[in-house]
Amino acid sequence: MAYTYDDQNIFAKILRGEIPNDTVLETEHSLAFRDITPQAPHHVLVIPKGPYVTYDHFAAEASDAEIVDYTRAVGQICQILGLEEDGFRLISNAGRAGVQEVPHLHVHILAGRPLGRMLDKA
Ligand code: DGP
Repeated sequence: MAYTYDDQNIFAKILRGEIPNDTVLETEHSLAFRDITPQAPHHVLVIPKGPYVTYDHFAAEASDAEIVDYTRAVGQICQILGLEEDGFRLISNAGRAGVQEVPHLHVHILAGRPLGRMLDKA
């Protein structure tokens, strides 16, 4: 499958420094910042710096170094926020069915309150 990346998406603009963000962690290949519309006391987005649309795109085309960096960045955020004891949820929406709003791969890290069941049954 060919993935098409739109470099005008809002996270691409954040990566270029065109839009401010509340950074929690920056690594060589990844950036983590607070979601602008938090849905839990902790709501951090982790994005790779490379132009990847979705998780499957990233898994297929990113370098090993990018994948290791990104995976470790997600884990580091959990440590920085102290989430080991109470737990957290990771979500990565993709495409239409996943209701992805911003077409640049991001993992949502949500924590700080009971998060309910994973999906609405509706
Ligand atoms: P998703 O539906 O998975 O594509 O979620 C996109 C998230 O991005 C959503 O929770 C709101 C957040 N978001 C959108 N625009 C901005 C922005 O300009 N800055 C920040 N920090 N977050 C944003």
